[in-house]
Amino acid sequence: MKLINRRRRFLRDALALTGAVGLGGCDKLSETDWAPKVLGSATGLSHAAQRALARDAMAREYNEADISPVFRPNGSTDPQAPEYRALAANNFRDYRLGVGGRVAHPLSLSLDDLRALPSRTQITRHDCVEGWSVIGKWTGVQLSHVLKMAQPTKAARYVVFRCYDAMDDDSEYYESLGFDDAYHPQTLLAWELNGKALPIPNGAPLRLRVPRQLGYKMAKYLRHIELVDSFRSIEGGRGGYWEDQGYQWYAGI
Ligand SMILES: Nc1nc2c(c(=O)[nH]1)N[C@H]1C(S)=C(S)[C@@H](COP(=O)(O)O)O[C@H]1N2
Ligand SMILES: [Mo]
Repeated sequence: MKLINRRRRFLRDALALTGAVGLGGCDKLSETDWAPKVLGSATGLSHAAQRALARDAMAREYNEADISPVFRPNGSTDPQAPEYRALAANNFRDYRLGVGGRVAHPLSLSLDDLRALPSRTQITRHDCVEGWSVIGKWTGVQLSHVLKMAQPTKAARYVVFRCYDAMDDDSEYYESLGFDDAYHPQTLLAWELNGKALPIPNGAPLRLRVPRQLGYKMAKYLRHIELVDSFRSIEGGRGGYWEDQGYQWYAGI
């Protein structure tokens, strides 16, 4: 039953991509240039070719006037895991982000620790694979900064993000990035949306922002960051919750 639900959801999104289903969102899918790239079967360029083209590109940054009145939440919006509820009840004062795996210096960072690091604010567009977009202002620390503190070992090839929220099938949401994207200057661990503490529906207290990729890459409710040499042995082995349902690992836009 659960498998059927996942399959159905995947097919629904795939249909939305082809334009066969009405889009409730803001931007029309036909105005985006990434739609054909997302599903493995529809992709023309190889993952390596896309990355070579996109490696140094910056996502467009917008002005204050462009910020959407509401940053539409999607996916999990209110995690029920007891560990998460306890943190939320205390306004995330006891929150710690763990950074471990293949690193020389494992870290455990409070929100205050994170806020004390150099921060970056950027107004960028968020494109969901379902075909809608919103523009928001994000503040956080560059992931590269935290990785430099942790010092990945030579064996490390991917950065895996573990989250607090469980999905319909009870597995935890997770995502992963290669080093090109992890060290990109616009890749942030963000604690602020539009000048305010990140709201729970959008991933409080900390989420990933990777503005050159689709929304599903941007893990909310971050629990732990793990440096690995391979993600084959994690969950479904494809590097992310939605990747395990068939979406592409490299979701560049
Ligand atoms: N932990 C977690 N992260 C997640 C999701 C989720 O369900 N759980 N949904 C993803 C999807 S598909 C999108 S479009 C964005 C939505 O971010 P928003 O809720 O701030 O709009 O979060 C992504 N990150
Ligand atoms: Mo999404």
